[in-house]
Amino acid sequence: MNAPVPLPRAEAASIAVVDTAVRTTCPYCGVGCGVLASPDGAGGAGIAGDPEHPANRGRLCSKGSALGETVGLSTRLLAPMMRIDGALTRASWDAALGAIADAFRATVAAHGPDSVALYLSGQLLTEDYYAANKLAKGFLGTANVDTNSRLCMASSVAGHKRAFGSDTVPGVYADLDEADLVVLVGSNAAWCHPVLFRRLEAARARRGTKLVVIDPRRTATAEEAELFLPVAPGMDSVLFAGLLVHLAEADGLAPDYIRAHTSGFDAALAGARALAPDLATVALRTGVPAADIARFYALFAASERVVTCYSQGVNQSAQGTDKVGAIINCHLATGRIGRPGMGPFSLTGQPNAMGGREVGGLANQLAAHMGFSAAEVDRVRRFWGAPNMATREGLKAVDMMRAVAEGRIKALWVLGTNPAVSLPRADAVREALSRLDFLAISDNVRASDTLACRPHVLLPALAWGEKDGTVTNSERRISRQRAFLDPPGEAQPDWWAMAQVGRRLGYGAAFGWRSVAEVFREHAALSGFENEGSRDFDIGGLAGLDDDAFDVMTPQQWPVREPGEAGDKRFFAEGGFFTPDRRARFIVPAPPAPAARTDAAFPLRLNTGRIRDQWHTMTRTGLSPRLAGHLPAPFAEMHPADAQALGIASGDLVRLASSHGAVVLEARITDGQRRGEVFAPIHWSGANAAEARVNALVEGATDPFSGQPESKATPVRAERVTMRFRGFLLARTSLAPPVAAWWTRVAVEGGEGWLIADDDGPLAWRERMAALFGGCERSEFLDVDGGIYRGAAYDTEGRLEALLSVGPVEDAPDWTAVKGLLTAGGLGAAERRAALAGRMAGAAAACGPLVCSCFGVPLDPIRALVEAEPGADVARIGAVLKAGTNCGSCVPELKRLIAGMAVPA
Ligand SMILES: Nc1nc2c(c(=O)[nH]1)N[C@H]1C(S)=C(S)[C@@H](COP(=O)(O)OP(=O)(O)OC[C@H]3O[C@@H](n4cnc5c(=O)[nH]c(N)nc54)[C@H](O)[C@@H]3O)O[C@H]1N2
Ligand SMILES: Nc1nc2c(c(=O)[nH]1)N[C@H]1C(S)=C(S)[C@@H](COP(=O)(O)OP(=O)(O)OC[C@H]3O[C@@H](n4cnc5c(=O)[nH]c(N)nc54)[C@H](O)[C@@H]3O)O[C@H]1N2
Ligand code: SF4
Ligand SMILES: [Mo]
Repeated sequence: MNAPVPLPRAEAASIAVVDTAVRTTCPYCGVGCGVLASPDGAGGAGIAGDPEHPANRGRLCSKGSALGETVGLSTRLLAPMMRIDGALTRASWDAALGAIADAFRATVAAHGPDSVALYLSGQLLTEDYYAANKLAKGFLGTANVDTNSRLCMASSVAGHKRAFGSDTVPGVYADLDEADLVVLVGSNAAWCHPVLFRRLEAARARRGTKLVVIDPRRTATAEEAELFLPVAPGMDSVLFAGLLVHLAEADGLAPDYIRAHTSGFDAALAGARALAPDLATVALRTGVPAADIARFYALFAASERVVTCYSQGVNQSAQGTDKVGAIINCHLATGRIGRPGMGPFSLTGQPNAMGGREVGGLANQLAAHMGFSAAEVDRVRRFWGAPNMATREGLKAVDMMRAVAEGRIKALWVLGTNPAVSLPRADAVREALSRLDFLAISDNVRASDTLACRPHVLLPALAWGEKDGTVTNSERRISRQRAFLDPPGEAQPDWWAMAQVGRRLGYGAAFGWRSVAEVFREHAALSGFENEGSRDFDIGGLAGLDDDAFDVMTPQQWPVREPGEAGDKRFFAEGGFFTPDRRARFIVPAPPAPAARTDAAFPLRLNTGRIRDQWHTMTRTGLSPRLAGHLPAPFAEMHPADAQALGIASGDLVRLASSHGAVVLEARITDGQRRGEVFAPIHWSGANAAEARVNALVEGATDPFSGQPESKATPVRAERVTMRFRGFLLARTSLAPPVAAWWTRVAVEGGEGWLIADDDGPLAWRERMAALFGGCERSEFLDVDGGIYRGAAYDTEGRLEALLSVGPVEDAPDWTAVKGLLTAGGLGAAERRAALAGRMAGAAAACGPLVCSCFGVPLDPIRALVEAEPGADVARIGAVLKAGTNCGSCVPELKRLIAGMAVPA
């Protein structure tokens, strides 16, 4: 029997590119895709991939495709604010900037330069970052400038510097096209670097590239792999030490390369032998079956063209720098570095993680890839004409927050990040920020968990689509972000705000920039200043771009030592490292041990990370109903055996607690999770869920080299939370939380959705509905014995204003059929009855959870198609329903569906 296949919303992603499109770069992940944005004249924009951008050649992922839905102004901060008599009050830019300058000047005068700090973000543009770094390290006289990149890439930076003498990514994306083997370590690229992953998938289809995935969880990425190694948390360096031993024993080394270009090999091999003497030991310590490890080692040894990509499963670890070193060791030992199709490859997270590193946005770097040696400090001092050069490293993020808590840092300026959500021990961070003598925040939005920390000054920053400057992606490619929308309200670029503070501190000459192009030219000139090939980062060849040339600058891969240099640029094929002897250094990884042990009180290990369709703390992706459809509520993934032992079933609420805090999440039971481990996403904050900030739990022990906190291995306990009633609320207008004991706020078309749980029963909900929507015409259904309450409120035109449905937890109401009703017109009697019953017929009905965000294709029609045509493959689904044909982010899910495996519940 042929099941009916409802039509998907096909118009969503097929916006034509018009001649007036502006070329810019996606503000999300480090792939750095080119975007064509066509403003619609009403504050929105059509979005398409830029076919000419070398990173993506026209492709975008689900988040990139939905950018047009996130540029609205409803949540934006549009004017400066100051705390006056305890209340945030609208202020002039002049007053707000003056307050920051006064506070920083007075604090430095009273307590010394290290009593002030800047906390930045890989989402700032390079020019913003450059201005911040110059202001602090040259003029305020402190290196207390750190960034959320400390939570993200710091271990890669430290690992690069340890091995190469410089923070250099040796390879380019094209290496993924040309590799025979790609190893992904601690990277869920199918969800986190989707366009790069599609590019890899294309290469696999074309030339049979093998894929090995190393991750404790069987992720969407792992589902695609030839070989998946479910490594025990933190044990990657044992796996790679074992690989080095295997290469040595299987005649897989490159003795010529080792001899000519490296040092320390013998010690590294001895260290590896101590850590991983034989396969059985590696299997024991990593928890991976010996046969699979052997297959991996044999594949690596046999494939000349190997790229090993790594991301947060490697970096966010108390031994992250060692993990990076253990990986790089294997590439140095085989000479597989810097040649087409080979090399270690750190996948960066944020759009401008790399740009931040280039300007020295980290507390332990100076500027332009220079450090704090006397010669480097002097060089930068002369270039800047700086009166107050910082001469030593500043405090790294976790230490910086400790200094804030202990009152050593008294004035802090936070730009472009949400530390009350994203830093470990987030409850303590929130407390500490709230007690600062002076806190200034520059942000795009007017409400977030950090903005709730009693700031003294708020500055409205231009957002993506309005701001202008450059970002650098994972392959060292510098692209322009360009404005295509008018600056809203009084928002200003971050670099401008920092320059204004510099001027108010009396440094007008150093901060006299009139345009972003001037900042870029200065940054480029510093990179080339007294460089002569001694530093990897050199874009001196771009320092002469005039304003027009900067406006039309095409994506450039660094180094650009001379004007006009082009082509794919790799490092280190012929050595030439940036160590004093120009040789790479092998490292000896320390025996890995989890920073914190599980015990009887906290027997499980909490792993944290990302989901496909949300970005960080959701201040932008959270605005898109399309993106919310995939995984709408905060969840914890558990192994069936752990869940069973705790009496937890799929969909139950579960409380996770550590010694620092607690969260309450929805349980998802999956055997893709290792036993004894729990995974929870990082995206939910106090602004969009009752109790789901996973960093409230995280201890954040730091790596000794990089200072990066361990974010993926926190001991926790889990217990089932019993709330008797579950349900949802849909509302056309925005309501203030909390609307229930447990809640999640979700973007839906035409308003807001709330997923709720409570011990209060139907009568209490009836009262709440009356209190919230008493002024509206209402219809309701009440069954006190059955534990059911449903209420609908209508406006004067008969349009749905709100719909509340609560039932007993065993039989909780589902909103999929009625979620679209907030955009419907006036409802007739039959439709109202159906809405109240949670049943909508025909095309208006949504059909299960969203699978393909780009074309809005839910689960049911896909399932129906596969049932109707048992042979249907991904291509067939794409041909009929369009699902998977735009960004491809959902292709792993489609495959899983076809294979009859688990799909989003
Ligand atoms: N959709 C989406 N994409 C994003 C982002 C986003 O918020 N949403 N953020 C961007 C940013 S800033 C970043 S940094 C990147 C991060 O990109 P990824 O690093 O790919 O993402 P994560 O989910 O943080 O972590 C990756 C994997 O590490 C695994 N892992 C945990 N512990 C270990 C371990 O000990 N060893 C190994 N081998 N693996 C381990 C986790 O199970 C997880 O699957 O994503 C970028 N892209
Ligand atoms: N447990 C755990 N914790 C983690 C991670 C993890 O995997 N596990 N991952 C870590 C990583 S890798 C990262 S990158 C961080 C991310 O964590 P955050 O940086 O805290 O997260 P975002 O939500 O991106 O916060 C960005 C803020 O800056 C604002 N903003 C955006 N653009 C601009 C701009 O141009 N100017 C200004 N002034 N403001 C702007 C946004 O509105 C938002 O409020 O989280 C880290 N924390
Ligand atoms: S892969 Fe997606 S999120 Fe990353 S840059 Fe490209 S479109 Fe943006
Ligand atoms: Mo990140």
